[in-house]
Amino acid sequence: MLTVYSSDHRLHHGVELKDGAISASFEKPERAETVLARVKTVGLGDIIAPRSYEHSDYVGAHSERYVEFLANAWSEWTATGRTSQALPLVWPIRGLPSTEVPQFIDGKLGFFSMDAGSPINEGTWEAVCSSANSALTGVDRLSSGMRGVFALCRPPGHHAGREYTGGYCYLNNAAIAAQRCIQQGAKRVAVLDIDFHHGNGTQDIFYDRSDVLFVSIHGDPAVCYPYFSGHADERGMGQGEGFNLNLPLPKGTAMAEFEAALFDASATIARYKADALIVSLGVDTFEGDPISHFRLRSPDYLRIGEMIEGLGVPTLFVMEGGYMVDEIGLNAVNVLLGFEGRTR
Ligand code: SP5
Ligand code: ZN
Repeated sequence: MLTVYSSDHRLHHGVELKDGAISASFEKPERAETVLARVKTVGLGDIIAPRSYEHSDYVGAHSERYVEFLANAWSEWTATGRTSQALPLVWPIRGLPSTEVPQFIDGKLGFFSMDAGSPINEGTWEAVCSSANSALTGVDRLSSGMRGVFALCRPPGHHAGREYTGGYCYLNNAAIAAQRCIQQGAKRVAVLDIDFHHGNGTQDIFYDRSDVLFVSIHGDPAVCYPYFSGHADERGMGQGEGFNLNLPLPKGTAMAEFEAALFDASATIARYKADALIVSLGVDTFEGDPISHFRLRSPDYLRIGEMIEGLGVPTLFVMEGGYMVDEIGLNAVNVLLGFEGRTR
């Protein structure tokens, strides 16, 4: 399997608010390096750099004003004399009267975010573009006839909505990839999200559309981040009604229950008859993950890859979460090995 990877991801390294204090983010550069090392160790296949794309290639999944905000945020932040990472502090919660985009950067940061989980530093935009470009390059290779491609994206993307950052995410790499498939003539694209957290951003972007089916297996939002989306009764709206499937599972879920949910997800995707499949590949479902609550074990990821292969659809894997750095390479690449039938 071909891997698309850019070392530019290293330009982004964040902080996070954890237990009421600021600390280094769980979403750190070593994550992608560990996955890349594992890709090499198992000899998964060629590794290529992404090509470059235009900002307009991100529009469709996102709004133009949001892409512009991201591109300019660091310079607007530092123009105010600050050198620390840019973080939002105030949000347009329901009930406030204004829907105007503020002019000052501190207001914009709140307007275009769902939480304080996506800090912006000097190299963030470059890293974010390289991540999205890896997904786009993956789609272009898929269109040229490949059966499976791995976009080793960092930072991740699935919490980023049409107009907001959140949960370590800025541009929604999986959604940008799905949108490109449609632009290249696909009639139906399925996005399967197996990260521990609900892919609220991807759901948001495609909620009113029937040309992209979104299916997500994740920790129950009643007790798990992102808390405000991911319930089973969110089924899409308008044209998109019936084209959004959430399969929330309780904390402590192990492979037997996860596999049953993946079986249901697969049945829905098979019925949809997708021309292409995008997999939001998070491995924070692992039993040792420091911020998540499922109990999958390393060999389980081989089985997940096998099941995804069984759908028989050209598939782009897009890296999302997974925070146990020592095991993220083993687990993520196990999915890919399972897909390739290398399961022993
Ligand atoms: C892409 C992705 O996986 N994003 C995840 C973002 C999760 N952000 C908030 C997690 C808060 C969990 N608190 C953990 C406390 C550990 N003691
Ligand atoms: Zn996650």
